[in-house]
Amino acid sequence: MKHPSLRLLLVASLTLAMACSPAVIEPFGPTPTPQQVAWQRMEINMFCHFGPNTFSGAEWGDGTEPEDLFNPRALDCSQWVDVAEAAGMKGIILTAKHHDGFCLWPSQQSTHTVASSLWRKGKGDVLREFTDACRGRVKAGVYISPWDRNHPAYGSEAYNDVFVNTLREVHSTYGPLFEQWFDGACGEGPNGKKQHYDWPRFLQTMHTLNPLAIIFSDIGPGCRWVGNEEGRAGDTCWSTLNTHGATPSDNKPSPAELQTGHAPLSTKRLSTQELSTQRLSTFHFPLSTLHWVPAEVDVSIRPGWFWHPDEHPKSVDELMEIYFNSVGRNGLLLLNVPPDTNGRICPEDSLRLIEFRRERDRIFSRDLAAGAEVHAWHKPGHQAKNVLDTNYHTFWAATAKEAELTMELDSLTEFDIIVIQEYIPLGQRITSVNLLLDPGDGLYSYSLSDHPLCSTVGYKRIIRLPQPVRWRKLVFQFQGMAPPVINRIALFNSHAQ
Ligand code: FUL
Repeated sequence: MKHPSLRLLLVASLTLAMACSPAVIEPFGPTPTPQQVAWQRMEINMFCHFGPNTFSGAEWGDGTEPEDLFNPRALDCSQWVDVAEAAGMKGIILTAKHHDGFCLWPSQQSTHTVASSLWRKGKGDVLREFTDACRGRVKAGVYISPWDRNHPAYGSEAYNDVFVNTLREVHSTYGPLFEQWFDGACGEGPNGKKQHYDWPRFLQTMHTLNPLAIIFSDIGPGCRWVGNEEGRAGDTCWSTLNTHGATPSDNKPSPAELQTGHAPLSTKRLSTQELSTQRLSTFHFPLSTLHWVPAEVDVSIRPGWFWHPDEHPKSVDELMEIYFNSVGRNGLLLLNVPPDTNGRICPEDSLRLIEFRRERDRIFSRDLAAGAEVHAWHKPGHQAKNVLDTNYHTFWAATAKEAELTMELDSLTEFDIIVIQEYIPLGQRITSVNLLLDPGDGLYSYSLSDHPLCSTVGYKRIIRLPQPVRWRKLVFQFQGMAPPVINRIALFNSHAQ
């Protein structure tokens, strides 16, 4: 380049481009795979417990049930999908085999299957109809119980081969399947023996067959059990877990640990006040020992997992409480809605799910923070205003572990719900959130409460305030293990019509 002014122009524009190009934000600690991010963004999925228990009234069949017991009169898997879609659910997981060992597909690995029943003269295949109905509408997943109270090989090494072949059969015939559910239960089989599950082999088989599937077990690796069946993640809920030396059956973290997950070991000493609020997890581990294993919150809409004629679905208020305590605490809600003896989701449950959806829409359809002015120190290219848009991949990247974001609303606004989302592809960082109310006259701001509003945030945190607040200028105070990276802050009024 001969002309000096041209060279100057080039240097100037390169410098400008570098100054404007967004800073690369280093991830903190373990991070999710793209599949785990996509999974968490599904937020609510449906669980369908269906099989001989639907007809016998049992919750755990003992494997001696005659195959003909399974006889859905009007099986309609498309109706399950209609209901799931109308309820705002993005995936369905079917109990293809529960502990009684009965296979809802004509498996070659067992004689206790639909093929041995009179249902559709032994030609029926629920798994085929289910996966066909889901295709292009919602994602399909399967629960295949390792515990099998029917299979003659159960309790011997040969059963591990049977189970591996079962996985192979299902995942190569009925895919793509987005999630494989491994139930933690391990009881006795028909000969009174318990099985020693070959977990390394089961997981390796899954890895080869369907490497993109999310694998659920008590300890993951794709997602973990939340430690209870009541629909509640911990108030502190880390997506990170130390699984060293554990298998899905042995040496597992306790239910309390599964609820909160394991926090990265803090370099900071906790103050007495922080400890006394008991908002911080007591389970801390060095960062290098942790894995990304987010919590899946499985709970049934009814008292039982299977459909029983004398049981009824939970109320909308109960379902909302579950929603706040699962999705609102960094978990994915897997809500069980069991098909009935017709092979359909009954009207009572469908209606309740629609009401549940309506209630969520009523509360969350109007973000009162949209259009606000926000200010904060930020890393180049990751401004504070990014917390207001609904683009998942734009975020505010704070410059320090303790960071403040000021939000000025258009006018005095009443709200009682705050939604905060960390940008989890870069890890989970936040350990405390506080809200200050700024009078806007240069005088001191008041803290809304004398303890943090929450400890962890993660994918999504929904904070419910004890009473509505009517204010204009807000200051959010964050503390993190690393500078917070937040992709959304929204405000809602649960009393709005
Ligand atoms: C448990 C099972 O024993 C229940 O029957 C149900 O399937 C639940 C989701 O998991 O471990």
